[in-house]
Amino acid sequence: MTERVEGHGGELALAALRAHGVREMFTLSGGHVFPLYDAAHKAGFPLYDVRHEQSAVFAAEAVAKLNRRPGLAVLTAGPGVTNGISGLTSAFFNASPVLVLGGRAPQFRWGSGSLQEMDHLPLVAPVTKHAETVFSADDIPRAVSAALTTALTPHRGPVFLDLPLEAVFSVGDTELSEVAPPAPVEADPEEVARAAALIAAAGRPVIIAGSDVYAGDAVDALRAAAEALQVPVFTNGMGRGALPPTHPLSFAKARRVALRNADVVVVVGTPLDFRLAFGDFGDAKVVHVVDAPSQRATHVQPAASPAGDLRLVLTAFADHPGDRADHADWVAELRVAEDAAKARDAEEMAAETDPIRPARVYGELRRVLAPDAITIGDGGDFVSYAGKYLEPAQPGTWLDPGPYGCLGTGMGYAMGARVSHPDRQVCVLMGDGAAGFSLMDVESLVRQQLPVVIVVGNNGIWGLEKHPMRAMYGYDVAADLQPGLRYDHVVEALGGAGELVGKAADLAPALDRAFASGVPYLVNVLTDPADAYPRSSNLA
Ligand SMILES: Cc1ncc(C[n+]2csc(CCOP(=O)(O)OP(=O)(O)O)c2C)c(N)n1
Ligand SMILES: [Mg+2]
Repeated sequence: MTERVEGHGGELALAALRAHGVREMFTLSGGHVFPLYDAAHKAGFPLYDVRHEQSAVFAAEAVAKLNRRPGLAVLTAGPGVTNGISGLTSAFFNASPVLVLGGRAPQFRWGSGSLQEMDHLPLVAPVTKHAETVFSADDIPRAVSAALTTALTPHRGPVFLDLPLEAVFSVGDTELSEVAPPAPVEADPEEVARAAALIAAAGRPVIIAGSDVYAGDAVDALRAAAEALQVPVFTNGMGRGALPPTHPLSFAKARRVALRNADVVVVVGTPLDFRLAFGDFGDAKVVHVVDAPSQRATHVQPAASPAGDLRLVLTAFADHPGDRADHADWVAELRVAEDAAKARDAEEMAAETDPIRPARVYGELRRVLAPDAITIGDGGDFVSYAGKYLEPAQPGTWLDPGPYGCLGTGMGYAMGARVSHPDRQVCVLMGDGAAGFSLMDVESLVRQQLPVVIVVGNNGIWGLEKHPMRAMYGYDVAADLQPGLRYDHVVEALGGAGELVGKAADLAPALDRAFASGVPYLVNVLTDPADAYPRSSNLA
């Protein structure tokens, strides 16, 4: 079935965007993209604007990550697009289906020196799955539709189109084809069977499930596979919360013990990168389950690496017909380690120190956060602690920057989360250094009535860099910030509210006020600059 669409380039683009389930636009104004605004305005299509283009792309990425549907950022030509490149790159590393529509100087006088005349494609090509200039209005729906299909096809990722001025401003008409979601690609059944047999026969298997498990809607299948084969599950990225923390096979703290003693490590839907010791787990055999052949590791040789739709692979694991080794002792051994670590954490989270240690902040947050609260980490050590102490209770609630590790996602991710979930708590955990990248976008949140709570771990330093530099050189440079800076006053000046917290006992009432306030609210917690997150490798 096809539908006839007509209008200017912006209207043609919007028709194709809507057909693919795009529900909102994030942008920062620029004349090159006015027709897209005109289309949105006339159609009552939600449009949110920001104070820096990177926030627009991060907001689109948050929508994509949380909802498993495409996120859209519209960026004006030249500097609008270049300011969005860190966001695009993050989306590329995170396999997030984001479409960036860029404005572009007119084609008919290309080379004459128009304002912002610059070819974006060579810049964005390495960090997108597809990048294309669409030279005529008539061609826009086809290009938008094809780009979104590419973005949503595993392995997912961002795509970029730019629209020369005369293409987006002129009127066209064309056929819009009906949209079908990409068909699931089945992994090689023999490879799947080999992987399942390895897991079933293992004495001490472990599963580590990452973002693509959530993105591929394979959370239920993961649980079925873990239960059928009785394998302990650890998670990272958007995989966090895939099994509720109360599930007997759900683990978080015993990871080191698990990976040291495992004989088969099954990594699903996340790369064998620095977060997972580059896939080197000593003598353990590695099963790497990926959603597309392009994601197979090239730096290690897994014992099996099925590549295809994760839901189908995990369901096949659950249905494995052969014998299964008993893992009860192994699961019990890990439970002992997990419980011991939890008891240590509980002590740290209750500690009454002066200055406040980050663990206590998370102890208090655990009390006020609802199970479906969206938590967003943007910072260094303060966010490492968040990863350690916060346990997402359900999937699709935890947003970290992912393996690109880009500071500055905070307010963009918060906007995307708030727009996606108007009724949930949205809480940004932010380093004071990270705050510098996006705090001005509190103004965008205030103006567009998008309340969020921001908890700043204010240690007055770029902690994750200062401590390692001191350890390495015995001194540090470029690692200090103003101690005690009133980030809460910044938010007040922008129309929100906030307060300073210096004593552990004042944390709880401050957080209660923040979540009750209904406006962007910053709780500025003075934390101990001497506190350093313990790491095996101190470089990040
Ligand atoms: C855009 C960007 N610039 C620089 C870095 C390097 N970096 C990683 S963590 C960090 C320090 C973060 O400091 P802060 O947000 O105050 O958190 P803290 O470690 O003090 O808790 C820096 C500078 C980065 N990851 N991203
Ligand atoms: Mg800091």
